[in-house]
Amino acid sequence: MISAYIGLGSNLDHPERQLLRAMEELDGIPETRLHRASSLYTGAPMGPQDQPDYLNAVAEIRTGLAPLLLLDELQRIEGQHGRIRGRRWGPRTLDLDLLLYGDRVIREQRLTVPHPGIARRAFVLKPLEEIAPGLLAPELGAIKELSAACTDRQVRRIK
Ligand code: ROI
Repeated sequence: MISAYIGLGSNLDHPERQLLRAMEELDGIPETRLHRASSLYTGAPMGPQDQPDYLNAVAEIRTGLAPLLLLDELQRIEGQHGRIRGRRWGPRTLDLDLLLYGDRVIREQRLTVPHPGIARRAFVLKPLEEIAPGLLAPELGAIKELSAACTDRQVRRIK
């Protein structure tokens, strides 16, 4: 089993419910178990400001699925949450990002791992650091150091 980290985000239609249900759905993916879930964090949107604040979290899963099959499952779950691909960086009911997949580096048309936004996003780094304080990411290094160095907008842990 490979340890993979998933970033969750929502700012529409009861974000807390969206994230908690998505955690259960991650646990329901074939050959996959939810191993750890972070607290929920809130913060202002990155991107256009004329949208609600986001709720964010990170989950660690253990999976036997290959990366692209896992991505298919994540996109299926987003679809079940009524995710409609609207304007770039617009509001969304559920976003599931494959952040890390073991120590693999993947550059394919559909999938870049480590996720290219990790180092710049406090809403990814803070929950990731909470559940995996000693984590070393390929190409990026120590999550704790990235988190300390990140100058992104503040996120607040809510529960
Ligand atoms: N901003 C925050 N704070 N959290 C997100 O999950 C998030 N997701 C996005 C964009 C629109 C880039 N902004 C975000 O996709």
